Amino acid sequence: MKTQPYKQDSGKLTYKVGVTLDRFIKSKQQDFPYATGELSQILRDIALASKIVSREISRAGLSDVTGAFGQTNVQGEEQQKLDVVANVRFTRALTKGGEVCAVVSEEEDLVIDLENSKGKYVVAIDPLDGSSNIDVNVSIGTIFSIYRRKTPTGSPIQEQDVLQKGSDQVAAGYVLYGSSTMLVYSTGNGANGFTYERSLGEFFLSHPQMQMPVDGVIYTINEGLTPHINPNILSYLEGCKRKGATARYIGSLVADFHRNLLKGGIYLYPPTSQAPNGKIRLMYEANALAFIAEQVGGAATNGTERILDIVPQSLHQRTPIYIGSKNMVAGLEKALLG
Ligand code: FDP
Repeated sequence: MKTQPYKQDSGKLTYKVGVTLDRFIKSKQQDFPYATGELSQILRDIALASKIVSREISRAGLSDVTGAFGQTNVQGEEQQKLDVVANVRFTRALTKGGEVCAVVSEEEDLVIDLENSKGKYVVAIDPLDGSSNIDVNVSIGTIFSIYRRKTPTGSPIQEQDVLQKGSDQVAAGYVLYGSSTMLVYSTGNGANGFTYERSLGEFFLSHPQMQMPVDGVIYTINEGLTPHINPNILSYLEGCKRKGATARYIGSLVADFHRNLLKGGIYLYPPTSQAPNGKIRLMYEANALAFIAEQVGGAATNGTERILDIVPQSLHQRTPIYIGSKNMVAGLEKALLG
């Protein structure tokens, strides 16, 4: 039989659609120290849940998913309907695969024991971050951290499996539901971003090997906090302004972080007189973003300690956070010394 070699068609009519998330995860599986495919499956489960959540978000206003759910979460914050929807979607996706034994969620008081003691992984997740922006059509996100359990599989889940420091993360990432939906993740070998192609139902690699500028001109802080924060931070911000910096604050951590990653900048959520530990949660907000920040050449600190070195004492612990371009974070740390 006569055959002919496959020729890649570079014609304009058949432009390449690119590398799907699934194919990318498979191609990178061997780089990961525990290359059994389980971690890859967790990433795929998270991606699937994020597509469903993205669909729900894009219909907000048409379907009955906006507004308050009528309950408060463990932080005393009023849950939005979409907070609840996202929590169910992600937890359900993580339950199905069998790789995860426990989930820590912003929306749940206690650790969710998936009663799958064979699962090697623990996931900490903020299913929908930036709740105040849901009903007003502004970008929101999902943040996730993945840890390997410390105790042997087959035994009941223990506190040491869950309260791990950020440097123990084996993977972390976020989904940004913005002008497009994007998933960014890292397994500790750089970070890559994928954009969701809704009509094909696939994430495609759009931001390979992301890098954060070492310096930037954006500072991101809730300006309403400034009467209640350390004056050294105010001096730092004044210095930024004198150098021509500009303020950008969305009020969705994922969106604010992502913009600063691409453009260069610093996000600050400092302690205030009313909230001495700040607002951002260590286990399912700060750690994942600090992991990504370091992977793309940025930095993250609580002012005195690298975020990834903090040993959590409780599930919903808060931490001050200064995260972003390396030189800006270093400048802030210096300013804090007075
Ligand atoms: P939200 O409470 O709306 O879910 O940590 C949660 C968070 O949003 C971050 O996403 C955001 O950066 C910050 O809080 C906003 O807090 P302020 O409203 O105090 O600015």
